[in-house]
Amino acid sequence: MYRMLFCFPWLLCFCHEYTEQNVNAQEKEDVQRPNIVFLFSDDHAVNAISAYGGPLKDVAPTPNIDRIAREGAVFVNSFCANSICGPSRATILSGKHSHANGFMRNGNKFDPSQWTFAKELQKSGYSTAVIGKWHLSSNPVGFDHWEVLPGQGNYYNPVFLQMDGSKQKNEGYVTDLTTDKALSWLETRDKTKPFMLMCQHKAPHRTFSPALRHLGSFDQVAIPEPDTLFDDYANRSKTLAANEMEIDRHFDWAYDAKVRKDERGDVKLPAPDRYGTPEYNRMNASQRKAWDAYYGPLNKKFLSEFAAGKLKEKELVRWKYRRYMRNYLSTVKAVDENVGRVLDYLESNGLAENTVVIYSSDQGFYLGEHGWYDKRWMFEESFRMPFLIRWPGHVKRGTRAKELIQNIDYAPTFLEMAGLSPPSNLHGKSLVPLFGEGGNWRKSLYYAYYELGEHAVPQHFGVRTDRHKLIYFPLSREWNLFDLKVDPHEMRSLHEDSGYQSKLIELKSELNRLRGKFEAPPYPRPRTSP
Ligand code: SGN
Ligand code: CA
Repeated sequence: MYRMLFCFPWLLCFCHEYTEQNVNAQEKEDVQRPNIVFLFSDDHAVNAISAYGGPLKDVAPTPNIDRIAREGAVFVNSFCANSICGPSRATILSGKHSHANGFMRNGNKFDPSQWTFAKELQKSGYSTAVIGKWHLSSNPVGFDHWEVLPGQGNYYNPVFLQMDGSKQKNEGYVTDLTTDKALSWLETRDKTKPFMLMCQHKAPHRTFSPALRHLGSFDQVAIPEPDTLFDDYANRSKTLAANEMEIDRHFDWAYDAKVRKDERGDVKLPAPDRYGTPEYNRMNASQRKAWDAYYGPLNKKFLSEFAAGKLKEKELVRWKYRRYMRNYLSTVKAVDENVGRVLDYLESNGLAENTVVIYSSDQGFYLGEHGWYDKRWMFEESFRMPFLIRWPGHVKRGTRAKELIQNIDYAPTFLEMAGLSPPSNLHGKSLVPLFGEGGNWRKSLYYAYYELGEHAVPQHFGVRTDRHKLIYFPLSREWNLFDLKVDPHEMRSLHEDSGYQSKLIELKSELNRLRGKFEAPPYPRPRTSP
């Protein structure tokens, strides 16, 4: 009880007998229950957050996100249950794996009648809002206020769907506008209640389009190349080589690399060139002018070097990698600045002390590792999900928590912070005990990816412990086993290695145990006989 009181001093009002002085207990309680600000982005890899200390720590433009880590905690072993957008969001809201909340792949429709933590907080007296990317098809439920991007949303001059069904077109850059709307809701909210705000950015999702003020921010920066940029996909599932997310073979020239067709003259670039320039097409004249002033001369130089045969094979991949990373990191820069705007707002309005601030993103992303962009695979870079939290007086400053956590845990965590008990059928566990002295925690995580085709990543299922990872690819009936201690880049499956047979048996049984515990559906049937 003492620990509960330390964590939740407002519980004291439940311990007193009801007296005259407690007439305003409910009011007092509402003032003291913590506010929750959930800052969320789309496809922000932990490697592009300096506080995670990865290979890009010296170039990642994240001073404000790092500040959350410095003044609170960074969870260094935080993972997604199904590394793709809609499913990750559905898991966060429901506290359950995809098969149980019904949102298994992008394009599904979230069933709004199911239990969510937002509904529960709203019912218990919180003011609730979600602003920005939503991507769950059905309208948000459980929020007093929402303004969301349709589908994937756009970077420049985006439309926001309104609660009355209308569409509001806005001039400007999506990350700034999402924050403007979030801050304006904070200003106008019902100030007698605690609040829960989900401020959800589109960035840095494809097509990695920076705010115009940030074009060129990384041109003078040496961005280290990942060791696995030229992965040959040997010694693992044969499905890897069939992927369609390589910087080399699939990064689109106009769409991703931002070399428009009308800039190319007679120069012929190799495939692919399937998409146009939808974001450029949305810009007004002055925005295009700024864009062209930056990319125009660089593209001209690139095209002339390419035409002169100076950029071939690996050098061409390296050029695309640099273009990709400069755009991606510039896009992150605006996310971070806008995180800073929210932190400043909380501070200057006396809200910082009693507001939990979390920064997370719907899943990880490949920044050239294995030669890739995009996500989906259970390999570390996309399986990992950022989770940083500041809660003054509750989360010790500068904590680097090592427990295996997952997005199934967010809903029960929010509930416990608000003094509510989670329903017993959730799959996740509250992280609140980890803010203090820790204790018994799970030893393994379950992963399930169900999409059917985009970027040619096959369905796969797996388990991860603190050191090992087992992945099953049911369509090709293949197992992959990695020892992350000896092979952190996951370049060689050990499932046939004689030294790992007992580990293989142990992990298969752990995977089955988790699938049983979560009542997972049967694996999809193989496409061909073995
Ligand atoms: C879009 C992207 C894909 C991306 C998916 C899923 N193509 O379809 O590259 O993998 O979203 O991303 S795009 O041409 O529309 O940019 S997710 O974050 O929504 O899951
Ligand atoms: Ca995403």
